[in-house]
Amino acid sequence: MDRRKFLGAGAAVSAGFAVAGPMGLLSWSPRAHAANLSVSLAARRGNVAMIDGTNAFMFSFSHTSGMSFPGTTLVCQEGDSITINLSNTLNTRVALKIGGTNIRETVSARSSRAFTFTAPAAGSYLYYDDQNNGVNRIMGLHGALVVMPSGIKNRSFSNGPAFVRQYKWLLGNVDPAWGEIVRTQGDNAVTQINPDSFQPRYFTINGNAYDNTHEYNTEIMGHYNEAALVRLLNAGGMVHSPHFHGNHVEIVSVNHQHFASNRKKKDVVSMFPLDVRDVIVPFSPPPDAWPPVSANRIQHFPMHCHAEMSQTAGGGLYPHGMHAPMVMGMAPPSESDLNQSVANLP
Ligand SMILES: [Cu+2]
Repeated sequence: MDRRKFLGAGAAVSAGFAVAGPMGLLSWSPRAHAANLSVSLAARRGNVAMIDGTNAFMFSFSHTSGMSFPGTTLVCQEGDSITINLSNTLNTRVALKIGGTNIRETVSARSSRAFTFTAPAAGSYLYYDDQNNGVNRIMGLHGALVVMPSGIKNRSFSNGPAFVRQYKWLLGNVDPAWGEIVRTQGDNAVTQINPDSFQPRYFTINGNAYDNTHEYNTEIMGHYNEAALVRLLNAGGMVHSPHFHGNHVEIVSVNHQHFASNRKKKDVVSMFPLDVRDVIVPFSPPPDAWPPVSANRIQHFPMHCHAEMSQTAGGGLYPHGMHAPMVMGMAPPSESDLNQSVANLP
């Protein structure tokens, strides 16, 4: 489909809201010793409201009685012992794999089990259902696991760069046609969906499309030179290319490989499906801006994905896609959930 047809394909009204992904935090505080932590998650099905009001039928890993898109964010410290009590309410088997590790567990349809593992090395991880060539994951069975370094609250690994704030941007895609197959034929129909039939119509960050990304877990804010760590995780089924305006970002980690020095500076960060990249947005006054940016001027910049269709919703509604605001020159009115878990520490 050419660009004009694609952008013209949508015909819905730009209204409604997206369900925010509640960042239920498992537990974390910087400590000298590992701890035993546990969380109860349920694999669920249900409607998730898209930016244009469409109800997409999805799956999720949720720590509440409702849907969570994306799944509950888990935060811990390296070496912790994590127990997940996973209740599978679906009529199909689910798997929970932690990307980049050998940790993988399955739970049969309509049953529950608990499993325990040791938190991997400090970094950002996708946890997801790896069955059916990615279909289960894209249908919503994914979330983020953030592992902090032992006893450190302002770095993502022990000799990494310091930050003032941290955020998580979990990228997702929604194809409502897949949801309708499951809604009408039952949960286990997910095993019959051909991954090549994927036609995403919604492109989200933390479950939200622009302009619902003006929310405290996604809109990144700070005074000048207050660096922000952004943990980028691609749970979707397509390549994304987040482009940061205003500042080049420093690539801190790529798929759990950490760079303590000689970090590359990029304005576009390519993200294949399942990629995880941590970047630092330095919040430096942009050197080339005119009029010049001074420390007492509030400046707005976008981050948007350069995969063009990702800037739309419902097949053409621009700019209601993968686009997040960045505001330099002021502190956020409320700190992100991920940052609060740091700021409130003793
Ligand atoms: Cu751009």
